[in-house]
Amino acid sequence: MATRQDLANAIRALSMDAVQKANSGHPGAPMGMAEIAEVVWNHHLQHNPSNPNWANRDRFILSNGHGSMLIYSLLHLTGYDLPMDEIKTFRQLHSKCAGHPEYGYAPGVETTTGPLGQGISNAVGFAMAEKLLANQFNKPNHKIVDHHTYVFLGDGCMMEGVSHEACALAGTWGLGNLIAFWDDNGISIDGHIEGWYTDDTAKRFESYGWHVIPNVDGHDFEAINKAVEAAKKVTDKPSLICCKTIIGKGSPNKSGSHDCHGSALGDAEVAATREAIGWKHDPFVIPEDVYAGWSAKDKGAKAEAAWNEKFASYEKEFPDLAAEFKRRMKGDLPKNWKSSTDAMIKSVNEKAEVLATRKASQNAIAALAPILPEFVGGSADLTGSNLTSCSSFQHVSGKVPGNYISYGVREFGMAAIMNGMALHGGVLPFGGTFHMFSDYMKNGMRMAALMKQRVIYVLTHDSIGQGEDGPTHQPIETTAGLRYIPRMDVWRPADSTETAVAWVVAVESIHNPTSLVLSRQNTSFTKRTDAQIDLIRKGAYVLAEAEGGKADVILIATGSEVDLALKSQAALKEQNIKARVVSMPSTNVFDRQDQAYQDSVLTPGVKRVSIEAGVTDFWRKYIGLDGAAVGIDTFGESAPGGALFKHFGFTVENVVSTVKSIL
Ligand SMILES: Cc1ncc(C[n+]2csc(CCOP(=O)(O)OP(=O)(O)O)c2C)c(N)n1
Ligand SMILES: [Mg+2]
Repeated sequence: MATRQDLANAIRALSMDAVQKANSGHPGAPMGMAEIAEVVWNHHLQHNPSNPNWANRDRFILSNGHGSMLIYSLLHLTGYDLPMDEIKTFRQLHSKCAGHPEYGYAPGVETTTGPLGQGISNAVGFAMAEKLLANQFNKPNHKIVDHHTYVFLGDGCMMEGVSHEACALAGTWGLGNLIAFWDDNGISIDGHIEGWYTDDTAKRFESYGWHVIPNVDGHDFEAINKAVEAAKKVTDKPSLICCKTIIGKGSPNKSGSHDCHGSALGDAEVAATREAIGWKHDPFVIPEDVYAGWSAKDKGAKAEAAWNEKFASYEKEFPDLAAEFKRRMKGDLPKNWKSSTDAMIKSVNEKAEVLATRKASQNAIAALAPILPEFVGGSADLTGSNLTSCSSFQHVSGKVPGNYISYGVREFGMAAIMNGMALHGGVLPFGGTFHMFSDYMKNGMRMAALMKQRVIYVLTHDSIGQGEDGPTHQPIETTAGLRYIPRMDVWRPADSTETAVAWVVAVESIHNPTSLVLSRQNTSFTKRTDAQIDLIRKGAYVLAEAEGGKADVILIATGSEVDLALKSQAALKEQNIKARVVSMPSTNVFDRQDQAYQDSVLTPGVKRVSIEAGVTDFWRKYIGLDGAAVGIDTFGESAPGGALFKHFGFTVENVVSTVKSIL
């Protein structure tokens, strides 16, 4: 029978051999964390390799994603559908074993990791989602939501600022279901860390309110196991287990040094390591007794069956809640979604209110919240400005149940936490900040897009229109930048009707994130026909057709500038210039429409002028080289918004003269 050491060494062998074959990758972390992995995966993690989507499985996150061969080894060895051929093609095109763990590639990978610091922050989101669901669904004697989130992280994750943001909040929430293992190996890419990382990490986490277990020998199975047992007993605080490890352990000449962090050991050193750890098998050969020692298939099937029984008795007693739990974990929309939201949009259009689009967004949130119990709102300390809350929400802090989160001034942390929540399932997170500070959370937003997650960003104060706060707070290139993220849908609605549609489409977009870019100031309102309401969903549409025949020019505007386009259309008419006004709340969505529709909105051959309070370069693809853009290519200024629009040329006179300059 294989010993525990044999099991751990199987990870070492697979990791060094796969990295060697690919001649690329990171053997150090998997070899250094092999014993910790054996303890967690073989003795604690509740999972079923035959059903990676079991709702109540424990979640495992490898935040130090460069050590991807660690998780691939574990998934393969415990019996997931990740055959050896996939391990052999590590880091090659179409392999499930991508360079870093990619969500949606290998089964059992819960989140994409590699951008350091985000995995641990996702883990906080997973644990929060569990807590929110437990509050909503568990009943006395029926704990159907009851699992742990385990996370491995290295020095890099610890150094990254985002881990500070998320872990501080995890402490405040008292997330007892979160257990983190710090790979304290004293090494990062530049070498021994004394010159750049001397934090007292244990004290840091204690000050956050975590339960910290210091000085655990990360190669001693019993010591690690004792620490995990202790961590599980503390249910009102997240636990950090500080594991002293040796990077690349087992490699006689490279362990303990950054030489084994990020490149293959080399044939000679691989051979020397085999010898040193007593691994007698050829590359990619795992003896049966080692597979038997690792397999989680029977254990996992039993664990899931036991939970299924629990769920069945819950279902008997609380059939509606059970059905709702299933719906939410599947990510289906509520049954009455279409009728409720159609009615909501219709009523907004009929009300014809002149509002800031941030206020229109709040109205939409208030209308959607009662039909979407999965909504989890929040803001990075700007609730009153982003208008992200409403009376349906209860503030939640971990100790008090609810569905609205004050993230504190932690934009990036918020983005990474929302990704974790979305990936956990059962909740639909949205979070607000000033549009300008989406830059702070941008990589988290990019990760949501990469992982096809439904996360909604409420980005208010969307232009120079925000006014007196000045250029630090005035987005210029920001909207365009977000539009360039593949799979991110950006909406910059013009008024309450477009805002309502944007919210509905965002919720319906179950495989991509959405950025709602909203004004601080009031915008004018335009009443839509039923047909136009449907067309808003296409991202762009003819809002006001040229009168008196074929258009001489098409004015394309977004958000607060749609009003200027309409006024300019009237002024142009006086000069016998026929202008069509196209409202384009979402360029991304419009780009996906068929050619015929696109041509019906932007008729080929008709000259175009774009109007948006942002960079002009972005608009070239719509206006062409013979069109013109009214926009801003400098930073803003401090002044009332109205004065700034005038100063930067957002006036009827300037639009008219710009049109004339190209006709
Ligand atoms: C945000 C981010 N910055 C930089 C990197 C590049 N990088 C990958 S691993 C690493 C060092 C990580 O050190 P540590 O977490 O201690 O890993 P170890 O070498 O101990 O495995 C760096 C800088 C990254 N992946 N993500
Ligand atoms: Mg390290």
